[in-house]
Amino acid sequence: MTAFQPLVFSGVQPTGNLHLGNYLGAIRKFVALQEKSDCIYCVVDLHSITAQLVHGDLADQTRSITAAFLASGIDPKKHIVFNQSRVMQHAELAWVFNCVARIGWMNRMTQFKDKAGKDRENASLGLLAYPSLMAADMMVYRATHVPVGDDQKQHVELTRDIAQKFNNDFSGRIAELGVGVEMQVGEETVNGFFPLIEPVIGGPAARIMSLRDGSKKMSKSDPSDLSRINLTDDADTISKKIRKAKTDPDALPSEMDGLAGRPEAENLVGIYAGLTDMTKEAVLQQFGGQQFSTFKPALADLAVEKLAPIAGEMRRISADRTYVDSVLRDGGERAGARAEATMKSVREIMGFLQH
Ligand code: AQP
Repeated sequence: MTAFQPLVFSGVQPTGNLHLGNYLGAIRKFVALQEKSDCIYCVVDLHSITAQLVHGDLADQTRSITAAFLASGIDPKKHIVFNQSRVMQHAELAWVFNCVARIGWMNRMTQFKDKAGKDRENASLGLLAYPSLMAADMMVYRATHVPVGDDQKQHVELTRDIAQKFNNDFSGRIAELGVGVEMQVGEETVNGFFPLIEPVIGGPAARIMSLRDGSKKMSKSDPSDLSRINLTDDADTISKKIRKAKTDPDALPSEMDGLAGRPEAENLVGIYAGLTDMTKEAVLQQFGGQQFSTFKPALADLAVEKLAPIAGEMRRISADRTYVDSVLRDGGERAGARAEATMKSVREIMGFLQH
Protein backbone atom coordinates (compact mmCIF):
# COMPACT_ATOMS: atom_id res chain seq x y z
CA MET A 1 0.00 0.00 0.00
CA THR A 2 1.35 3.43 -0.79
CA ALA A 3 -1.03 5.49 1.37
CA PHE A 4 -3.78 4.80 3.87
CA GLN A 5 -7.22 4.74 2.27
CA PRO A 6 -9.34 7.50 3.87
CA LEU A 7 -11.69 5.90 6.39
CA VAL A 8 -13.92 7.55 8.99
CA PHE A 9 -14.69 5.81 12.31
CA SER A 10 -16.60 7.13 15.31
CA GLY A 11 -18.68 5.83 18.18
CA VAL A 12 -21.32 6.79 20.71
CA GLN A 13 -21.90 5.11 24.08
CA PRO A 14 -25.31 3.64 24.91
CA THR A 15 -25.37 5.33 28.31
CA GLY A 16 -28.61 7.27 28.09
CA ASN A 17 -30.65 9.55 25.89
CA LEU A 18 -28.71 11.27 23.15
CA HIS A 19 -28.66 15.03 23.58
CA LEU A 20 -28.10 18.10 21.48
CA GLY A 21 -24.35 18.06 22.29
CA ASN A 22 -23.97 14.53 20.91
CA TYR A 23 -26.01 15.53 17.86
CA LEU A 24 -24.23 18.80 17.01
CA GLY A 25 -20.77 17.72 18.20
CA ALA A 26 -20.75 14.30 16.56
CA ILE A 27 -23.76 12.82 14.74
CA ARG A 28 -24.34 15.71 12.35
CA LYS A 29 -20.71 15.41 11.31
CA PHE A 30 -21.15 11.65 10.83
CA VAL A 31 -23.95 12.38 8.38
CA ALA A 32 -21.98 15.04 6.49
CA LEU A 33 -18.86 12.86 6.17
CA GLN A 34 -20.68 9.89 4.69
CA GLU A 35 -21.19 11.85 1.46
CA LYS A 36 -17.49 11.76 0.63
CA SER A 37 -15.88 8.95 2.68
CA ASP A 38 -16.15 5.31 3.62
CA CYS A 39 -17.54 5.41 7.20
CA ILE A 40 -17.92 3.03 10.14
CA TYR A 41 -20.21 4.16 12.97
CA CYS A 42 -20.36 2.14 16.15
CA VAL A 43 -22.50 1.97 19.28
CA VAL A 44 -19.67 1.46 21.74
CA ASP A 45 -21.37 -0.79 24.26
CA LEU A 46 -18.10 -2.11 25.73
CA HIS A 47 -17.31 1.47 26.78
CA SER A 48 -20.63 1.83 28.54
CA ILE A 49 -19.67 -0.67 31.26
CA THR A 50 -16.57 1.29 32.33
CA ALA A 51 -18.53 3.67 34.54
CA GLN A 52 -21.53 1.47 35.37
CA LEU A 53 -21.18 -2.31 35.17
CA VAL A 54 -24.81 -3.37 35.39
CA HIS A 55 -27.27 -1.80 32.93
CA GLY A 56 -30.79 -3.19 33.03
CA ASP A 57 -31.48 -1.87 29.54
CA LEU A 58 -28.19 -2.10 27.64
CA ALA A 59 -29.74 -3.83 24.61
CA ASP A 60 -32.54 -1.25 24.35
CA GLN A 61 -30.13 1.66 24.78
CA THR A 62 -28.01 0.16 22.00
CA ARG A 63 -31.07 -0.02 19.73
CA SER A 64 -32.04 3.53 20.64
CA ILE A 65 -28.61 4.97 19.66
CA THR A 66 -28.78 2.95 16.44
CA ALA A 67 -32.23 4.40 15.72
CA ALA A 68 -30.81 7.90 16.31
CA PHE A 69 -28.00 7.23 13.80
CA LEU A 70 -30.49 6.04 11.20
CA ALA A 71 -33.04 8.79 11.93
CA SER A 72 -30.31 11.43 11.52
CA GLY A 73 -29.60 10.13 8.02
CA ILE A 74 -26.75 7.60 8.28
CA ASP A 75 -27.00 5.05 5.48
CA PRO A 76 -26.28 1.56 6.91
CA LYS A 77 -26.07 -0.04 3.47
CA LYS A 78 -23.42 2.22 1.98
CA HIS A 79 -21.56 2.43 5.29
CA ILE A 80 -21.30 0.26 8.41
CA VAL A 81 -23.39 0.62 11.57
CA PHE A 82 -22.88 -1.95 14.34
CA ASN A 83 -22.40 -2.42 18.07
CA GLN A 84 -18.88 -2.90 19.36
CA SER A 85 -19.36 -6.06 21.46
CA ARG A 86 -20.11 -8.08 18.29
CA VAL A 87 -16.55 -7.58 17.06
CA MET A 88 -14.25 -8.93 19.74
CA GLN A 89 -11.15 -7.84 17.81
CA HIS A 90 -11.74 -4.41 19.42
CA ALA A 91 -11.06 -5.94 22.84
CA GLU A 92 -8.14 -7.98 21.51
CA LEU A 93 -6.40 -4.92 20.07
CA ALA A 94 -7.21 -2.95 23.23
CA TRP A 95 -5.23 -5.53 25.21
CA VAL A 96 -2.25 -5.07 22.89
CA PHE A 97 -2.60 -1.29 23.28
CA ASN A 98 -2.78 -1.66 27.09
CA CYS A 99 0.71 -3.08 26.79
CA VAL A 100 1.89 -0.38 24.36
CA ALA A 101 0.50 2.62 26.32
CA ARG A 102 2.07 3.75 29.59
CA ILE A 103 0.17 4.18 32.88
CA GLY A 104 1.36 7.80 33.05
CA TRP A 105 -0.37 8.53 29.73
CA MET A 106 -3.69 7.23 31.10
CA ASN A 107 -3.32 9.09 34.39
CA ARG A 108 -3.11 12.38 32.49
CA MET A 109 -6.50 11.96 30.78
CA THR A 110 -8.83 14.71 31.99
CA GLN A 111 -11.95 12.66 31.26
CA PHE A 112 -10.69 9.94 33.63
CA LYS A 113 -10.07 12.55 36.32
CA ASP A 114 -13.56 14.03 35.80
CA LYS A 115 -15.38 10.72 35.72
CA ALA A 116 -13.43 9.06 38.54
CA GLY A 117 -13.85 12.15 40.72
CA LYS A 118 -12.31 12.11 44.19
CA ASP A 119 -12.66 8.36 44.68
CA ARG A 120 -10.09 7.34 42.05
CA GLU A 121 -8.97 4.17 43.80
CA ASN A 122 -12.50 2.89 43.49
CA ALA A 123 -12.92 3.59 39.75
CA SER A 124 -12.89 0.54 37.51
CA LEU A 125 -9.66 -0.43 35.79
CA GLY A 126 -11.75 -0.25 32.60
CA LEU A 127 -12.40 3.47 33.16
CA LEU A 128 -8.65 4.10 33.35
CA ALA A 129 -8.02 1.97 30.24
CA TYR A 130 -10.99 3.45 28.32
CA PRO A 131 -8.76 5.50 25.94
CA SER A 132 -6.85 2.38 25.02
CA LEU A 133 -10.08 0.65 23.93
CA MET A 134 -11.08 3.82 22.10
CA ALA A 135 -7.74 3.77 20.26
CA ALA A 136 -8.34 0.13 19.35
CA ASP A 137 -11.85 0.97 18.04
CA MET A 138 -10.31 3.27 15.45
CA MET A 139 -7.08 1.41 14.74
CA VAL A 140 -8.66 -2.01 14.25
CA TYR A 141 -9.97 -0.51 10.97
CA ARG A 142 -6.82 1.62 10.44
CA ALA A 143 -9.18 4.62 10.30
CA THR A 144 -7.73 7.95 9.19
CA HIS A 145 -10.38 10.41 10.47
CA VAL A 146 -12.61 10.58 13.55
CA PRO A 147 -15.43 13.11 13.95
CA VAL A 148 -15.79 13.87 17.68
CA GLY A 149 -16.75 16.63 20.08
CA ASP A 150 -14.01 18.75 21.60
CA ASP A 151 -14.09 16.68 24.84
CA GLN A 152 -12.53 13.73 22.98
CA LYS A 153 -9.57 15.63 21.55
CA GLN A 154 -7.14 14.39 24.20
CA HIS A 155 -8.15 10.77 23.59
CA VAL A 156 -7.53 11.16 19.85
CA GLU A 157 -4.06 12.59 20.55
CA LEU A 158 -3.38 9.60 22.79
CA THR A 159 -4.45 7.28 19.96
CA ARG A 160 -1.82 8.89 17.75
CA ASP A 161 0.80 8.36 20.47
CA ILE A 162 -0.15 4.68 20.82
CA ALA A 163 -0.09 4.16 17.03
CA GLN A 164 3.27 5.87 16.74
CA LYS A 165 4.81 3.83 19.56
CA PHE A 166 3.51 0.58 18.03
CA ASN A 167 4.90 1.61 14.62
CA ASN A 168 8.30 2.44 16.18
CA ASP A 169 8.52 -0.59 18.47
CA PHE A 170 7.71 -2.99 15.64
CA SER A 171 9.25 -1.09 12.71
CA GLY A 172 11.56 -4.01 11.85
CA ARG A 173 8.78 -6.62 11.75
CA ILE A 174 6.45 -4.26 9.85
CA ALA A 175 9.12 -3.78 7.15
CA GLU A 176 10.03 -7.48 7.09
CA LEU A 177 6.40 -8.54 6.58
CA GLY A 178 5.74 -5.72 4.08
CA VAL A 179 2.54 -4.65 5.86
CA GLY A 180 3.48 -0.99 6.42
CA VAL A 181 2.20 2.08 4.67
CA GLU A 182 4.22 5.21 3.93
CA MET A 183 3.12 8.32 5.77
CA GLN A 184 4.37 11.76 6.53
CA VAL A 185 5.28 12.45 10.18
CA GLY A 186 6.44 16.06 10.42
CA GLU A 187 9.31 16.41 7.95
CA GLU A 188 9.92 12.67 7.73
CA THR A 189 8.35 9.99 5.56
CA VAL A 190 7.98 6.84 7.67
CA ASN A 191 6.57 3.38 7.15
CA GLY A 192 4.00 2.38 9.75
CA PHE A 193 1.23 -0.15 10.27
CA PHE A 194 -1.22 2.19 12.01
CA PRO A 195 -2.15 5.61 10.60
CA LEU A 196 -1.90 8.75 12.74
CA ILE A 197 -5.59 9.52 12.85
CA GLU A 198 -6.87 13.09 12.41
CA PRO A 199 -9.72 14.38 14.59
CA VAL A 200 -12.56 16.15 12.79
CA ILE A 201 -13.49 18.76 15.42
CA GLY A 202 -14.59 22.30 15.05
CA GLY A 203 -17.39 24.65 14.22
CA PRO A 204 -19.46 26.60 16.73
CA ALA A 205 -20.91 23.45 18.39
CA ALA A 206 -17.76 21.43 19.15
CA ARG A 207 -18.54 21.70 22.88
CA ILE A 208 -22.13 22.36 23.91
CA MET A 209 -22.43 23.23 27.58
CA SER A 210 -25.09 22.37 30.18
CA LEU A 211 -28.15 24.63 30.05
CA ARG A 212 -27.92 24.97 33.84
CA ASP A 213 -24.18 25.64 34.18
CA GLY A 214 -22.08 27.14 31.39
CA SER A 215 -18.89 25.68 32.86
CA LYS A 216 -19.98 22.01 32.50
CA LYS A 217 -20.46 20.20 29.21
CA MET A 218 -23.92 18.94 28.28
CA SER A 219 -23.87 15.28 29.25
CA LYS A 220 -26.16 12.23 29.22
CA SER A 221 -25.21 11.42 32.79
CA ASP A 222 -25.94 14.85 34.29
CA PRO A 223 -28.57 14.16 36.99
CA SER A 224 -30.56 17.25 35.93
CA ASP A 225 -32.69 16.62 32.84
CA LEU A 226 -33.07 20.41 32.52
CA SER A 227 -29.33 20.58 31.76
CA ARG A 228 -29.75 19.02 28.31
CA ILE A 229 -32.08 18.80 25.33
CA ASN A 230 -32.64 15.14 24.52
CA LEU A 231 -33.20 14.12 20.92
CA THR A 232 -36.45 12.52 22.08
CA ASP A 233 -37.83 15.63 23.86
CA ASP A 234 -41.15 16.92 22.53
CA ALA A 235 -41.72 20.52 21.43
CA ASP A 236 -43.07 21.69 24.80
CA THR A 237 -40.18 20.17 26.70
CA ILE A 238 -37.60 21.74 24.36
CA SER A 239 -39.25 25.16 24.71
CA LYS A 240 -39.45 24.83 28.51
CA LYS A 241 -35.78 23.83 28.81
CA ILE A 242 -34.64 26.76 26.67
CA ARG A 243 -36.89 29.17 28.56
CA LYS A 244 -35.41 27.96 31.85
CA ALA A 245 -31.81 27.92 30.56
CA LYS A 246 -29.50 29.94 32.78
CA THR A 247 -28.51 33.31 31.28
CA ASP A 248 -27.50 36.76 32.50
CA PRO A 249 -29.55 39.99 32.55
CA ASP A 250 -27.67 41.72 29.69
CA ALA A 251 -28.72 41.94 26.06
CA LEU A 252 -26.81 39.94 23.43
CA PRO A 253 -23.73 41.78 22.12
CA SER A 254 -23.12 42.45 18.43
CA GLU A 255 -19.48 41.29 18.55
CA MET A 256 -17.78 38.13 19.88
CA ASP A 257 -15.76 40.17 22.43
CA GLY A 258 -19.03 40.94 24.19
CA LEU A 259 -19.49 37.22 25.00
CA ALA A 260 -16.28 37.07 27.08
CA GLY A 261 -17.08 35.92 30.62
CA ARG A 262 -20.67 35.05 29.62
CA PRO A 263 -20.46 31.25 29.11
CA GLU A 264 -24.24 30.66 29.23
CA ALA A 265 -24.92 33.35 26.62
CA GLU A 266 -22.10 32.03 24.42
CA ASN A 267 -23.50 28.50 24.70
CA LEU A 268 -26.97 29.52 23.48
CA VAL A 269 -25.43 31.48 20.61
CA GLY A 270 -23.31 28.40 19.76
CA ILE A 271 -26.40 26.16 19.74
CA TYR A 272 -28.20 28.56 17.40
CA ALA A 273 -25.14 28.68 15.14
CA GLY A 274 -24.75 24.87 15.17
CA LEU A 275 -28.38 24.30 14.26
CA THR A 276 -28.30 26.75 11.36
CA ASP A 277 -24.73 26.19 10.12
CA MET A 278 -24.03 29.86 10.82
CA THR A 279 -20.99 31.24 12.60
CA LYS A 280 -21.44 32.70 16.09
CA GLU A 281 -20.44 36.08 14.60
CA ALA A 282 -23.32 35.88 12.12
CA VAL A 283 -25.78 34.98 14.91
CA LEU A 284 -24.62 38.02 16.88
CA GLN A 285 -25.02 40.25 13.83
CA GLN A 286 -28.63 39.06 13.63
CA PHE A 287 -29.51 39.19 17.34
CA GLY A 288 -27.02 41.75 18.77
CA GLY A 289 -28.77 44.23 21.08
CA GLN A 290 -31.74 41.94 21.69
CA GLN A 291 -32.76 40.55 25.06
CA PHE A 292 -32.94 36.84 25.91
CA SER A 293 -36.72 37.27 26.06
CA THR A 294 -36.53 37.61 22.24
CA PHE A 295 -33.62 35.28 21.52
CA LYS A 296 -34.80 32.31 23.59
CA PRO A 297 -38.15 31.87 21.78
CA ALA A 298 -36.36 32.13 18.41
CA LEU A 299 -33.88 29.47 19.55
CA ALA A 300 -36.68 27.25 20.87
CA ASP A 301 -38.58 27.44 17.55
CA LEU A 302 -35.41 26.61 15.65
CA ALA A 303 -34.54 23.64 17.90
CA VAL A 304 -38.07 22.24 17.58
CA GLU A 305 -38.00 22.67 13.80
CA LYS A 306 -34.67 20.82 13.50
CA LEU A 307 -35.15 18.11 16.13
CA ALA A 308 -38.83 17.17 15.82
CA PRO A 309 -38.39 15.31 12.49
CA ILE A 310 -35.48 13.31 13.96
CA ALA A 311 -37.51 12.39 17.06
CA GLY A 312 -40.40 11.26 14.84
CA GLU A 313 -38.10 9.16 12.67
CA MET A 314 -36.47 7.67 15.80
CA ARG A 315 -39.87 6.58 17.09
CA ARG A 316 -40.78 5.03 13.73
CA ILE A 317 -37.47 3.15 13.41
CA SER A 318 -37.41 2.06 17.07
CA ALA A 319 -40.84 0.45 16.66
CA ASP A 320 -39.28 -1.99 14.17
CA ARG A 321 -36.89 -3.81 16.46
CA THR A 322 -36.31 -6.60 13.93
CA TYR A 323 -35.03 -4.08 11.41
CA VAL A 324 -32.73 -2.34 13.92
CA ASP A 325 -31.27 -5.69 15.04
CA SER A 326 -30.73 -6.74 11.42
CA VAL A 327 -28.80 -3.51 10.70
CA LEU A 328 -26.49 -4.21 13.66
CA ARG A 329 -26.05 -7.87 12.73
CA ASP A 330 -25.21 -7.09 9.12
CA GLY A 331 -22.89 -4.22 10.12
CA GLY A 332 -21.20 -6.46 12.69
CA GLU A 333 -20.42 -9.09 10.07
CA ARG A 334 -18.89 -6.58 7.67
CA ALA A 335 -16.96 -4.80 10.42
CA GLY A 336 -15.75 -8.14 11.82
CA ALA A 337 -14.23 -9.17 8.49
CA ARG A 338 -12.26 -5.94 8.25
CA ALA A 339 -11.16 -6.06 11.89
CA GLU A 340 -9.95 -9.64 11.54
CA ALA A 341 -7.80 -8.69 8.55
CA THR A 342 -6.03 -6.07 10.71
CA MET A 343 -5.66 -8.42 13.68
CA LYS A 344 -4.15 -11.17 11.52
CA SER A 345 -1.33 -8.76 10.64
CA VAL A 346 -1.04 -7.50 14.23
CA ARG A 347 -0.64 -11.09 15.53
CA GLU A 348 2.01 -11.74 12.89
CA ILE A 349 3.84 -8.47 13.56
CA MET A 350 3.98 -9.27 17.27
CA GLY A 351 5.04 -12.86 16.74
CA PHE A 352 2.19 -14.74 18.41
CA LEU A 353 2.32 -18.40 17.34
CA GLN A 354 -0.90 -18.98 15.40
CA HIS A 355 -0.45 -22.27 13.56
N1 AQP B 1 -21.59 18.54 25.21
C1 AQP B 1 -21.10 18.09 24.06
N2 AQP B 1 -20.84 18.94 23.02
C2 AQP B 1 -20.34 18.49 21.84
N3 AQP B 1 -20.07 17.16 21.61
C3 AQP B 1 -20.32 16.29 22.61
N4 AQP B 1 -20.19 14.95 22.72
C4 AQP B 1 -20.57 14.55 23.95
N5 AQP B 1 -20.98 15.59 24.66
C5 AQP B 1 -20.84 16.69 23.87
C6 AQP B 1 -19.69 14.11 21.64
O1 AQP B 1 -20.66 13.10 21.39
C7 AQP B 1 -19.99 11.91 20.98
C8 AQP B 1 -20.53 10.73 21.72
O2 AQP B 1 -20.23 10.86 23.10
P1 AQP B 1 -20.23 9.58 24.02
O3 AQP B 1 -21.59 9.13 24.27
O4 AQP B 1 -19.40 8.53 23.45
O5 AQP B 1 -19.50 9.98 25.33
P2 AQP B 1 -19.34 11.28 26.13
O6 AQP B 1 -18.41 12.22 25.41
O7 AQP B 1 -18.88 10.85 27.47
O8 AQP B 1 -20.81 11.92 26.12
P3 AQP B 1 -21.77 12.26 27.29
O9 AQP B 1 -23.04 12.71 26.72
O10 AQP B 1 -21.13 13.19 28.26
O11 AQP B 1 -22.05 10.88 27.96
P4 AQP B 1 -21.78 10.38 29.42
O12 AQP B 1 -22.54 11.31 30.29
O13 AQP B 1 -22.30 8.99 29.39
O14 AQP B 1 -20.32 10.46 29.66
C9 AQP B 1 -18.50 12.13 21.19
O15 AQP B 1 -17.89 12.42 19.93
C10 AQP B 1 -18.45 13.32 22.07
O16 AQP B 1 -17.28 14.09 21.85
